[in-house]
Amino acid sequence: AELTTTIGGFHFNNTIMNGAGVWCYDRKELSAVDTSAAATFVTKTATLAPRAGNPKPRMAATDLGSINSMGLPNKGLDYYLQVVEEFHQANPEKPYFLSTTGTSPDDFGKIFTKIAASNFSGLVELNLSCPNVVGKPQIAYDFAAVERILTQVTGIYHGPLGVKLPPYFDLVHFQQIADVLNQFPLTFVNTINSVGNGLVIQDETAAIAPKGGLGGIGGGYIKPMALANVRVLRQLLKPEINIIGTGGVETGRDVFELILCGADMVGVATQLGKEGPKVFARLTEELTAIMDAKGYKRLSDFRGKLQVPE
Ligand code: RRO
Repeated sequence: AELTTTIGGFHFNNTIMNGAGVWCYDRKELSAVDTSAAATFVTKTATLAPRAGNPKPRMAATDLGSINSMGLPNKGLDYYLQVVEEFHQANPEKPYFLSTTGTSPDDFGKIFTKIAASNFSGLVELNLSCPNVVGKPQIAYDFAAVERILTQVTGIYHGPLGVKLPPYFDLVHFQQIADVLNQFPLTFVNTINSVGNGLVIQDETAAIAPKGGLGGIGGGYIKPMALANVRVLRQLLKPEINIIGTGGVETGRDVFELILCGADMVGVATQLGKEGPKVFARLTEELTAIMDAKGYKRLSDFRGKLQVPE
């Protein structure tokens, strides 16, 4: 079976990559994903200035997934622009993703002016869904804010652009975010980020320190929400917007299901954190075995073809 895929006009030799935030903090981590079986990498979400993030402990893995309140620790936009350019020079045929976000309204103009002035030639993933910056809401739960930001950003930056979304839980909200996103020339949507503000308790103590123990939930806990968000957004977004499906991938079967819901690419975060970059070879083998058993030769043989009982 053949696992190639495209996002916008960009070609990838596999359909599995990291989800932003895991194994992508610096050159060394990105290099490990780059040399793995992954299709490509996305960087840690970059802000204009470097950030230390929230106090530790700020991430915990559990049997069923993970909780984190990292608080956007990152080395700053200039660092990631520089590093992605180095990978691009070494590997001109391989497209890379740069994740970024603002922490105040006037950041977005500055960030995209900077990217537009750089020689960045990959895809930008604008993170509108970080749940963990103290005092800041998840942007994409405010539909007017999304419209404002995308109006500004698409006026400045004309390269391939996507957005990272939080999970939605109500069909009215799916329609509202799709109506906003469909107004813009977006290349892709990545859904879902972690399920915000969950709580994990170990013995009698919260597993992480920031925000009174609250943090974004990832891993197996959130797979049904990821599947539903990919499925419904595929039905509501205009067809030229590709979808990266992220959330709850532990096995090749999970990758298969996200593609069945319409994903063009699949992101892996919590399980990558638990297993390291060798996860990509395992997931690739498991997905290939499922496709071979079913007689599927390429992803388009089953992408978006979920059946629902009558
Ligand atoms: O750094 C984080 O706390 C973080 C971010 Br920016 C995000 O988008 N999602 C997440 O679960 N954690």
